[in-house]
Amino acid sequence: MRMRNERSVRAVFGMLGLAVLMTVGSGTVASAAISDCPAGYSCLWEDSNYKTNGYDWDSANFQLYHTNFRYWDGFYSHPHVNDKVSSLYNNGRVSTAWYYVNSGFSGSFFLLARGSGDGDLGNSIGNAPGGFNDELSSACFSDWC
Ligand SMILES: [Ca+2]
Ligand SMILES: [Ca+2]
Repeated sequence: MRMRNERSVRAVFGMLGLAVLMTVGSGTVASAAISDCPAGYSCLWEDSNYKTNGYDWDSANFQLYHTNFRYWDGFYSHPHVNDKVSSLYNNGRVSTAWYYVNSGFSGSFFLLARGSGDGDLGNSIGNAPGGFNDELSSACFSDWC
C-alpha cells in the first residue's frame, strides 16, 4: 500500500529527528479524527485509529509539553490517558514531538515529526516503533523538552 510505505519511510526519518524533511505529503494521511486535533497541539487518544471509546474528538492535547500524563490539567482536559495512549498525532506548527514512557521526559522514547501521527501503537507499522502501546506518560515539543 502506498500510504503504508510512506509512513514507514517517515518513521525512519522521524527516528533521526530530520523534521525538515517530514512535511512533504503530510496532508495525504489526514482523516476526520486527525482533523479534530487543533493546530499547534499534539493529540493523544486511548484507542487506536485516533479515537477514545469510539469518539475521535475525545483526545488529550498538549501545546508545549506535558511532564506527567497522570495529572492532566491543560485546557483540553482528559483524566485517563496515562499509560493508555494507543494513537497520537503531532499537529504542532513548528517542531518534532518527543513521547516518553515515563514522566519527566525519561525512559524509552520516540519522535513524531510535525504533521505526522501513528494510528496504532499496538504494532510497529507506521511512524512510531513498536513497544509503546499503553505506556506513554510524558511528551514535549522539541524546544520544550
Ligand atoms: Ca490504549
Ligand atoms: Ca508510563
